[in-house]
Amino acid sequence: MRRYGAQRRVVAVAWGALFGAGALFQVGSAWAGPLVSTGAFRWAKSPLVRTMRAQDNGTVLGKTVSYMDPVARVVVIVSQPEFPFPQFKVDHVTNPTLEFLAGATVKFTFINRVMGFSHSFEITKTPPPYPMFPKVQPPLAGTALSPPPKSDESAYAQFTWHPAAGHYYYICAIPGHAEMGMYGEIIVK
Ligand SMILES: [Cu+2]
Repeated sequence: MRRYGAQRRVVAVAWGALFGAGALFQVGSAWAGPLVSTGAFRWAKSPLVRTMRAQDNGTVLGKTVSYMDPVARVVVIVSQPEFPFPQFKVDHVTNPTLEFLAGATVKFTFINRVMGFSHSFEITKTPPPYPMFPKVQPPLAGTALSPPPKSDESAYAQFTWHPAAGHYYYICAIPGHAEMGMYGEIIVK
C-alpha cells in the first residue's frame, strides 16, 4: 500500500468536499472532463438499495467479480469514507477486477451512500496511475458526478454498456480520488 503525507490527504479531502458542494450546485462537472452521463441520478432509501443490491449476478472469485451471463447486472457501491479514502465495493469486494463476456449487455447500478461527498463511476482505457485531475479518455461509459446523498437517501444512477473484448478500468473522476486508489480493472473476454 502506498503511503501519503497528511498534507496531501487533507488537500484531497478538501477537494472532495469542495466538489461535493459543487455538484450540489451543478458546477462540478466542468472539472471532470468529457464524462459520459448516461443516467440521471435518482434517490433511494435503504429498502430500495437492498433490492438493487440483490440484483447483482456476479460470482466472487477472490478479488475478481465475474459475470458470465449475457446480461450482467453489476451493483457498484460507495458505502463509507474508508481509510485512506473511499473505495468502490462490488459484492463486498473492494475495488474488484470485473470480468465480462464480449458483447454482453452490462447493466450498471452505481450507488453513492457517502453523506456529503460526490463520486463518479467512469470507464476508460487509460491505465493507472492517475493524476489529481484524471482525464477520462476515451470516455466509454459512466455516471458523471453524483450529487451528495441526503440524510436518509442514497444517490444512484443506472446505465448500460456493451463492451468489446479488451482491458478497461473504472475510476472515480472526483479530483484526488482515483489518484489515491479509487479505481479497478475490467477484463472483457
Ligand atoms: Cu470518489
